Parts: sequence; structure tokens; C-alpha cells
Amino acid sequence: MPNAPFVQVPPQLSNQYAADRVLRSYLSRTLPPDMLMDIEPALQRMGELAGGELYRLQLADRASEPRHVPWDAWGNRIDRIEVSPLWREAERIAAQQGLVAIAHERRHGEFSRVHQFALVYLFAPSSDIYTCPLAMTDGAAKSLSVSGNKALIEHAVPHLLSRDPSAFWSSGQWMTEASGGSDVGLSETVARNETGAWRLYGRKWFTSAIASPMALTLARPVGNAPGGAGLALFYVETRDAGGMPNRIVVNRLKDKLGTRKVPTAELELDGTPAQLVYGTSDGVRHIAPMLNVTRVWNAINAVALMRRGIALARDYAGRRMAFGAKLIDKPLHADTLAGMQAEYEGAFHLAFFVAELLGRDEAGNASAEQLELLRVLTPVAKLVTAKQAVAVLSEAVECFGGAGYVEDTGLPQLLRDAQVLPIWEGTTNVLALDLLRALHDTAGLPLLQREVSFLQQGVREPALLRYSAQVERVLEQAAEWLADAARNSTEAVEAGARRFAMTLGRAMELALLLRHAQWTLEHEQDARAVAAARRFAAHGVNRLTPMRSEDASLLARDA
Ligand code: MFK
Repeated sequence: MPNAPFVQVPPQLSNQYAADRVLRSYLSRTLPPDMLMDIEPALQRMGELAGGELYRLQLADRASEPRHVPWDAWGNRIDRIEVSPLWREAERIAAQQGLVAIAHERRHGEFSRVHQFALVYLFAPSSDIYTCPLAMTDGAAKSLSVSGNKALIEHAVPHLLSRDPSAFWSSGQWMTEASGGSDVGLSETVARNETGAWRLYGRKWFTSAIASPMALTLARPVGNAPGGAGLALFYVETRDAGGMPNRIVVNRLKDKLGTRKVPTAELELDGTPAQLVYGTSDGVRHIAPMLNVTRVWNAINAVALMRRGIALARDYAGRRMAFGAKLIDKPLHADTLAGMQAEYEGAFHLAFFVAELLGRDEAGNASAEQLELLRVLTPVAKLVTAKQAVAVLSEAVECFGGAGYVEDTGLPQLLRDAQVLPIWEGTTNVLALDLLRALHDTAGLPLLQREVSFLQQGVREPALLRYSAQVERVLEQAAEWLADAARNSTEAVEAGARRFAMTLGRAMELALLLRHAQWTLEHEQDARAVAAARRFAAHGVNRLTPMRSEDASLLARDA
């Protein structure tokens, strides 16, 4: 009998709430104790589900993908979309646990977003990006709620917020057309008012989670001006009363690099009945509340995926032997994991800080300055955490060597899914430009400088103080860069906008890490957040290395 071959032990997950030092410590610092006690059982349950049953289902369901069924057996065009078993389960859990509703019910006032996103963060990595329709549903509930459109609010919002899976509706957000993904003002879909009712004609090129019963979308009423201001925001139901497509044809589902469980379609609108949400123009401005909500979801998803990659890599490192020791005991591997953890912790605190601001705004408790901070930090958090997620997930996959590159470990999906985060809901560059617009529309950089000074007020530990000084210095350097570039040309500002945005994002992450590290030292006698802050600072904060614009012209065009 030959020796049994060597078999590798797969990585394992435990209760994802119980095992999450960063989340638990953050919630202890941020939430009033009775509130934390109130929500903790739900967090424990979600942590158990995400590390247990749902994770196992996700692995078992790995190969199933959404299916488009264009015709029925009798020749009717039905465009049925069949989603994966995990997605059906995820929808049920999301409705019952109120993953959208919590934010709008506001049982915990200004902390309702923290409550919601703590659950979403635990749920997301085991949901196969079911968080995509949830994000859009939340954004749609927000856009409709602030619209003042009483009829639509009464008709649709109760479904979006329902905790009954049979009554729950998810929503689509159809913006992208072939003519304009980032430049939405180029949209070609037209809206015609035909005998008192609006109908839409055009082609939507990327419509995520197309199985939703409703969507918010943009179209140009005939005769309106070109550009984003000439578009109007419309509400659409995807099926008619008989369950047939509402003058919508699904041309095909996209064959994408990642988010493969998300049915993303190319659609033809051929007289689709629609209702105006706000008025006949300014559609881009009116869809912005939705975008700003989904961008916060994106940041939360980024940190959730990072956390999952690290949890799996750390568990594996405690099992896998190489060169006579466990990986975790190998200095270079430990150093790699530490770097990933520090990036994730910085990203975590920024994503949740923006969630706090959003919750305060929605509860009516935000000061004028906090509202401006929310506007400025939403694009920053989205763009910086998305790039960190791609980098951290790439390392996480590498932590498994060849196994990380093999599909049936379930690991490659983490990296592929992370890669969408810097693309959808505004690419890195589009958001860097949005940041410039936001700084222009608000008090600008002094806003961040004041917030950082405020955050550093409680930092007393000598091991942390030098990094506080580093953050403040970097913000001064960013202000100098912006003033210099603006004196030079608008092109100079635009060319450096991504480096500028990354610098602000990293500065905020470090400032938040330092504040939390001081707290954990005092209240938990735990030095790990200090180590994360130190390591994060060592990775560098200022990304504004001067670049020569002539190099950009020479290299980009290779001419
Ligand atoms: C797991 C995570 C889940 C994530 C869900 C994923 C679902 C995926 C679905 C999608 O990907 S949907 C497609 C997402 N597409 C985008 O995010 C579009 C990216 N492009 C931009 O964001 C551009 O900046 C923009 C389209 C807004 C530029 O269009 P315009 O027509 O040039 O807009 P303009 O003139 O700059 O702004 C028009 C108005 O909107 C202005 O207000 P006023 O009319 O009062 O002057 C702006 O201030 C306002 N505005 C624009 N962006 C805003 C905003 N207001 C607040 N917040 C913003 N972010």
C-alpha cells in the first residue's frame, strides 16, 4: 500500500463577527453601550452565517451563474433571468435582516448607518456580490424619499424597505449607455410624452442586477438640451401586470471578468412606460443622492472583501507548512500579512467614518461642516478603498501560492470581484475629478485640515504623536500642491487629481487610525491598532511626488 498522498488543508472561517477584532473594537468605541448590546445578537448571527452556512453554500454554488432565458416554449419573449441559488438565499436573508431597511427605519437615530453597514460588512463577502442590488435598492429608496414624489414614495418605498421576502423589491440603477459610461450626459435614451404618459426609447448598455422589479434611470425628454442637465430621472417597472417584460428586451448578459453572479444586461427600451421622479430635467443632479449612497456601499464592500481575503490567508498561514515551519512563523510571510492588515485597517476606519457622517446627515444631526465633509469624503473613500482592495486581494491570492490561482478553491473570485470596485459607481479618475468639484462647492481643503486636527486632539501616546504630525504635514503639502497646480493651469490640477485624492484619502485613513489606536490603548490595552497605524504610515501617505507634464504627453501617446 503506497503512502497516502499529502493533502492540503483548506482555509477555514469561524464566526466572522466574533473573530473580527477591528469591527468589534470600532463598534465599542463608536456606539453607545446599550445600542451595541441591542444589535450584538444580530451581528453574532450574521457572523455565524457568513463564516458558516452561507460560506459553505457559496463554495458549493461556485460554478452556478445567472441565466438569461429569452423565449418560452411557446414563442413568447419572456427574458427571464434565473439567478444562482445563493443569490435567492441572499435576497431572503437581506430582506429579513433589514439590510436596506435598517438605514431608513432609523431605530438607532444617527447610528443607523453604522448598524446597517456593520451587518452588510459581515454579509457581503459571503453573498457573491448580492450587495450590488442591495446598494442600488438603498440608493433608490434614498432618491425616492428625498424626491417629495408622494405617489412613488407610497407605491415603491415600502417594497424597497420590506422585511418580508415575498414583498421585498430590489432596484436597478440604469445609467450607463454605450455613448457614455462616465460621461452620463451623453446618454441617448429619449423620453416621449405620449398621450399623457412617458415612454422611454433607447439602449442601456450596463444594467446591473437586472432581475430587479424596478429601476431608476435617466432619459432625455424630447426637445431637452444636450448634457446631464437635459436628462430627467425616471422610475420604471421591469414587468407589466401580467409578469411580462415591460417593453424591455434583454439583448444579452455581459460576460465579465468578475461579479459573475450579478446578472448584468444590455437592454433595449422600446416604449417602456416610465414615471418622472422629480421634473423634466437635471437628471444627473437628481440621481446624485443614489450615487452617493452606492459609493458608500462600495467602500464598505471594499473593506469587507479585504477582511475576507486576510481572514482566509491568516487561517491558512497557521496551517500550511513550508521550509520546516508554518507560514505564519516565517518572517517574510508575517511581514506580508501585516502590510495587508494595516492597509485594511486604514480603509476600514475611513469607510465607516463616512458611514457615520451619512447616518448623522440622514438623522438631521449633521452640522453644516459635517455635511460638507460627507460630500468631500464620499468620493475619496470610494476611490481609495477600492484600489486598496484590489492590492490587498491580489496579495491574499498570492498568499496561497498556486492554490490561490485555482478556481475551485474559491479564491480567484475574491480578486476578480474586487476589481470591479474601482470601476463601477465612478472610476478612480472620475471620482478624483468629483473630489475637485466637491472641494470647489464646499469650504475645500481647510475642512479636512480642521477635521484632522480635531481627530488628533485626543492622541497623546508618544508612539503615535509623530504620525499625527506627519498627517498634518501631508495635508499642508497637499494644499501647497493644489495652490501651485492651480496657479499653473487647470490641466495641471486635473493631471494630478488622482494622486491628490489618494493623498487626502491616505491622510484621513491615518488620522482615523491614530485616533482609534489611542482609544484601544486606553480602553482595551491593545497595541495592535498602534502597530497598524505605524505600518500604514511606513507605507507612505503623500502620493504627490512631482511629475512633469511633458513626460505624461511623451509616455501616454508614446510619440
Ligand atoms: C458592492 C457595491 C455596490 C455598488 C453598486 C454597483 C452598481 C453598479 C451600477 C453602476 O455602475 S451605475 C453607473 C455608475 N455611473 C457613475 O457613477 C457615473 C460616473 N460619472 C460621474 O459621476 C460624473 O461625475 C457625472 C456623471 C456626475 C458627471 O455628469 P455631468 O452631467 O457632467 O454632471 P455635472 O454637470 O458635473 O453635475 C450635474 C449636477 O450634479 C451638478 O449640480 P448643479 O446642477 O446644482 O450644478 C453637480 O454638482 C451635481 N453632482 C454631480 N455629482 C454629484 C453631484 N452632487 C452631489 N454628489 C455628487 N456625487
